[in-house]
Amino acid sequence: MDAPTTLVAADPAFRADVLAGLAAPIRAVPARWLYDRRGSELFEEITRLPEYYPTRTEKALLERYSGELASLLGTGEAVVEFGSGSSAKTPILLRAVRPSAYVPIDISGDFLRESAEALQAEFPSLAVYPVEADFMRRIELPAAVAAAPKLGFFPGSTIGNLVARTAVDLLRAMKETLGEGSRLVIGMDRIKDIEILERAYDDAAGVTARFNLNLLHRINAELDGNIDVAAFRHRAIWNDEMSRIEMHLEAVRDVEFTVAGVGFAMMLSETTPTENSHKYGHRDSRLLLRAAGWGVVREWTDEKQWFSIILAEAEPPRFAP
Ligand code: AVI
Repeated sequence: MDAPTTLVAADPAFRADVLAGLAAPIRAVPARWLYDRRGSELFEEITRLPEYYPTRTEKALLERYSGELASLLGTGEAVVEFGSGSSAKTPILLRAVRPSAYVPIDISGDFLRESAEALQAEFPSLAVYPVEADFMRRIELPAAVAAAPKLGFFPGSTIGNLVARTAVDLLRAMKETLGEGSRLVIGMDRIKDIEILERAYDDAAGVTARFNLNLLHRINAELDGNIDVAAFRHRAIWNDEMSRIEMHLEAVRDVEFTVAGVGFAMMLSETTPTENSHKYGHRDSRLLLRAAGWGVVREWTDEKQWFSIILAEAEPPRFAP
């Protein structure tokens, strides 16, 4: 289904990113702009696709191992989730860990309030303290959880959507937010057969294609664009050198269009990257975490080793040879 073409007030940052990204010598539009309301709905649909293994594999791992995970922790933990906690995974963790408090952090206030209310209804005696903030930077947690040991939660392999440098910055910011002695439960997607990866990001029903092409509808609706969406197709390409699946929008003919009054031209086959999804080997994930000051306590993976849940702990600064 096509996105509706109602005019929505443009976010100045969206405008700036699209104009700069399309004008750059190597074009790219930051992935965060894929997730408007329609994009988020389509992503929800993606998580239920037969080809998209990460969500169900991670959920099954949590169901199977959250008891074991809880046995490695102390008591009275405050669970701090990086993201709004709208997924089915949060209740599984909360039921196993029985935390003293739950702190979901998200930049989108509406989304955060909705999911915090739903969780509060499911766990009426749990103290819930939603924090509206950008978790890419250190955040001051609510005073009510200051004394509690902290357990960060970052499921979904969302870390994979960041290039290594930014992923390390984020993991470091998480460590600063959670403080000394804290732990982190993080979901990371593994390297696997290219066909499985490419199918997961280019499904037979075309949902991921609609998700990617929705960006063009969004540009037309919010930035007064006149892009012929039919002139583009979705591509999911494994980049072995970078160990990632890349989503691109590829021109299927020479095409010209304007966005916010600025003209652009693309040639047949020219592609614009819209999202990276990095995949990690067993050692890669450890190295990434260690680069940000997290040591791995335990890793759980499925029989096919397609996905990992890692429990890490904040390492004190140490001298190294
Ligand atoms: C949100 N993120 C973890 C998804 C992923 O697998 O990288 C986004 C996605 N894009 C297309 N399909 C899924």
